This record gives sequence, C-alpha cells and structure tokens, in this order.
Amino acid sequence: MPKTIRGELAARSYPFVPLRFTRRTAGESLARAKAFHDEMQTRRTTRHFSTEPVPRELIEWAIRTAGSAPSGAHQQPWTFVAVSDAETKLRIREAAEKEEQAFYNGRAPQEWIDALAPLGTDEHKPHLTDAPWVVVMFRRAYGIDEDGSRRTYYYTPESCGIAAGFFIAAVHMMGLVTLTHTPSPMGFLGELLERPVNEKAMLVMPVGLPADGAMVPDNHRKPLDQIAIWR
Ligand code: IYR
Repeated sequence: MPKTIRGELAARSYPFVPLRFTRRTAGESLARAKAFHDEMQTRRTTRHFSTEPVPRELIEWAIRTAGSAPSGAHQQPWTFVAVSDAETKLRIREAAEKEEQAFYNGRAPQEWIDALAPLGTDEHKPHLTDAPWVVVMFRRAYGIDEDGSRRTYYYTPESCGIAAGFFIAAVHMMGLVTLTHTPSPMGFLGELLERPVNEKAMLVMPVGLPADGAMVPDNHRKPLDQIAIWR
C-alpha cells in the first residue's frame, strides 16, 4: 500500500473492514431491479388513513431502515419522533391545522395554491389523528458536544431527504402507507415534542393502513425519457 494512503488510513478513527458485497449475475441484477421498480411503482400517497392500530415493531423497522441512509460525514443528523399517543396526535393536528388555515387563506402565494389545487389538499388534516402513528422527522442542523459547544454538521438537508426516502420505501414494503406532510411553518413541533434547539422539524409522516375506500389522484409519473438524459 502506498505510504501516503497507509498514513491517511492510520489517521482515521474508524478501523476499516472488508466490504461485504454480493456479486449478482447480470440476470439477477435485472430481475431485482425490475422487482424493486414494480413494487415502488405501486406506492401511492393517500390522505385517507384507517384508525386500525399498527404494531410499534413495524415503525421500529422503518426507522432502522431510514437510519441506514448515507449522511454527510456519517453524522446521521436525524431524529425520528414516533407518536401514537392520541392526545399528542391531537395537539399536533390542532397546531398544524392552525398554520395550514393561515397558509391556505392568504399566507401562500396564489401560484402555490394553484399548484396544489389539482391534488385537493386543504387545511384539514384528519390523517394526523386517524393514522395510528405520526412520525416526525427532525433534522439536526448542528451537533451539540458534551461540553455544550456546537459541532458543524454537513449536508443535513440532503442526508435527511435520503433518510426520508428510505423510510417511505420501508413503510411501503411492509404494506403500510404514509404521507409526507409539511405544515408551514413547523416550529411548533419542536416545542410540542420537546426537541432541543439544534433539531428542526422537517417532515410529518402519518403511517398506517389506508382507510376503506381511500382515494388517490389519478395522476401519472413522468416516463424515463422525461427524467433522464444520457451523454
Ligand atoms: N403544507 C401544506 C401545503 C402543501 C404543500 C405542498 I408543495 C404539497 O405537495 C402539499 C401540501 C399542506 O401540507 O397541506
């Protein structure tokens, strides 16, 4: 090993271990790619949740999967607050609906309201109390060391966005549904859920089963030739 690389490796705090990697055949890769694609294409965002309970263990698995996401400097800048307590869900709903009431009735520019109109969203958020779980993802904007000093965290929006994607995929794969709700502003969540000042609420995700007769908009996903460019 070249001296410089060995020196560099020795200076790292993590020991390095061999990558565990399963080499797939070309056929296996394609079959797995298609199977995952087909599964993910059946994922839909619905606003209609059943009140049927969901075991905590399933939420734990989704959060573990989210926590496997890559992150800037491996700082894992996320906290997932999983709420099943009815009283706390109601307080979240009431506070969110208060903000959304202002959003839909004057705070949001008309262009934004127009963009949302085809989806039929409004200030009513029954899913925040119907769903058995409401998972709030907080982004740790910076770290706080044991001595109270701030530690810079890197690429926290990107890292948390990736973790949210993993969470959503995990929820779908276990046969549940979720919705990415973004009350605006969402400062109330940090207070209500008693999070430290370095944690900023980023996404509210009700998780559960769809209600009987749950509806989704009949929209479509852009085909490959509209989202990929090859050079
Ligand atoms: N925060 C509002 C508005 C909203 C914004 C976007 I962009 C959406 O895709 C959906 C809703 C709400 O949650 O209703």
